Amino acid sequence: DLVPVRRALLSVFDKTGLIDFARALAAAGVELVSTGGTAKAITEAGMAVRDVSELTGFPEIMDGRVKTLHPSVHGALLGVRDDPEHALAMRKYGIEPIDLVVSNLYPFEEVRRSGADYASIVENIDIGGPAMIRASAKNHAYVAIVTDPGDYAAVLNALEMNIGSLSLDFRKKLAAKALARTATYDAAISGWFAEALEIEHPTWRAFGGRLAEVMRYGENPHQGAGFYVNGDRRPGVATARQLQGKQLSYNNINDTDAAFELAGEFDPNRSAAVAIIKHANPCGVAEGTSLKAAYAKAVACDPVSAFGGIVALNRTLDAEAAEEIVKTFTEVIIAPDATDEAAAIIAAKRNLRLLVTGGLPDPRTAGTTVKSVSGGLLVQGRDNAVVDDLNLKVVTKRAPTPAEMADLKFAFRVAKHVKSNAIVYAKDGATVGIGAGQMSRVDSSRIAARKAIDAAETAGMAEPLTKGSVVASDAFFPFADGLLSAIEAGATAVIQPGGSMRDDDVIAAADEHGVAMVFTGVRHFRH
Ligand code: 93A
Repeated sequence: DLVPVRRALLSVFDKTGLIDFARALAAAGVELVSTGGTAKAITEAGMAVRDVSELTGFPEIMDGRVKTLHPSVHGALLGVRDDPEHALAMRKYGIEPIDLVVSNLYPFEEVRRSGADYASIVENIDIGGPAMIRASAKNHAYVAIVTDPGDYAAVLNALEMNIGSLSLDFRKKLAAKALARTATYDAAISGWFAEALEIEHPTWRAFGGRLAEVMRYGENPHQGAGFYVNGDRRPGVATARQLQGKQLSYNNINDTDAAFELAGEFDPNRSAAVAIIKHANPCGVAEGTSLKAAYAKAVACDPVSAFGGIVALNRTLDAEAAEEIVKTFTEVIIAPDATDEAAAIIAAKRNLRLLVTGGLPDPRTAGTTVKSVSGGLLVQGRDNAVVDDLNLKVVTKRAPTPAEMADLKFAFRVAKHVKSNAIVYAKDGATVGIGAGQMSRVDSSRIAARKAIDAAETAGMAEPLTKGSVVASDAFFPFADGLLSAIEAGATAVIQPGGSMRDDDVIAAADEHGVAMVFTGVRHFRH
């Protein structure tokens, strides 16, 4: 089942790795045939290549819409060489067999994502590429089909191992990958069309959305992944326009969503707000009179973690904020909009993605969230509780001062977006210590306090910023110990849902230390 590779047809949009691959094929004695742009690149690298129009006896016509769609190409790909009639047809019409096809497609998904106009999106529907890929995959008994530049090395390796041939097993694996690619490509195209016409698409029901794009991988490189969007027009990562930067990864999308949902908690008419996210948790959040000021305060909370973070803003990105943000290595910026000047500053960082959404998500919007568990899905209403709407109750002898109260609300607003157990210290409209995702609330509290000490050391300050701060807890303190550790760290006021069997002990401990405490009656678990 080894088939020698004597002739290869190369037709790639993404020319990554093309030249090295072509050179190695040529060195192995493979004749190269190619389409316009690909042939040009190969010729320019100093190699001999036959233009596909030489095979077809036809020039590329209609702006390249018809270049490989010809019996000389498809007969070469589909002919069953052991079938006497097929072999006869090949001889009769002078069809020269092609043993290897290297093709990747017009970038429909990227063009679509870039917010291009209708005609450009349509023009990027590749017809000839998928036809060749599907034909070669169907005829994998004779033809090998390579669709991923990441596989070039493996192909060369296999050719070397088998002295110029490829095995049936290898061709089958390549065919499976190629067919998966055309399937996702077509799903992206049909999904776009369904959305443009506002009609339902079969994939919507299966996954609660339309397949918008296939990611290179999931949470980890050995996991496949796709992004399904459900047509919800809420400003956010799914509806954002990407102005620049490479494709978002699975983790980027997840983190960008967390970041922007948090930014959406802050009314842009009241303050500029910045949230910096790492691993779906905020590592710094702040309000200020300007985005620049808020960003500086947010970074100061945990400068180490802010490196490589995702930054969400509640106002239009302006030049002075952009200049400040690009000083720290950042993966993604998401904002309702960006000024031209700010976009130009971001453009200097080619890999930094800039997303604009046209607005902010409303934290009060009802809706559902979905989580998969083995054997099913868990569906629940969004956590759309907002601290401003809650009936806050002062439970201690001392009531919070107005400044403490403002920070308490701020901290609780942030705690909603921190994985449980969540403890958030805040001061002057900025987080100063965040403890996330611990199995015990006391540990979250300790981590948050520790982070504040580290941040103070980095900034060369004598005292951690938790001194004289306030603290928020996403759920009640079951015992007084969690509260006491927060007081020890320097918190003077506390906000928490309340509702523990031992609330009285916790209140007594607060009173004993002159600490003000507020109950919200609403819990913000987030797992
Ligand atoms: O416009 S097409 O749908 N018509 C074709 O006949 C055709 N043949 C190959 N697109 C076609 N291709 C695509 O052109 C390939 O899938 C590849 O993405 C691209 C390579 O073009 P070039 O070699 O000119 O850069």
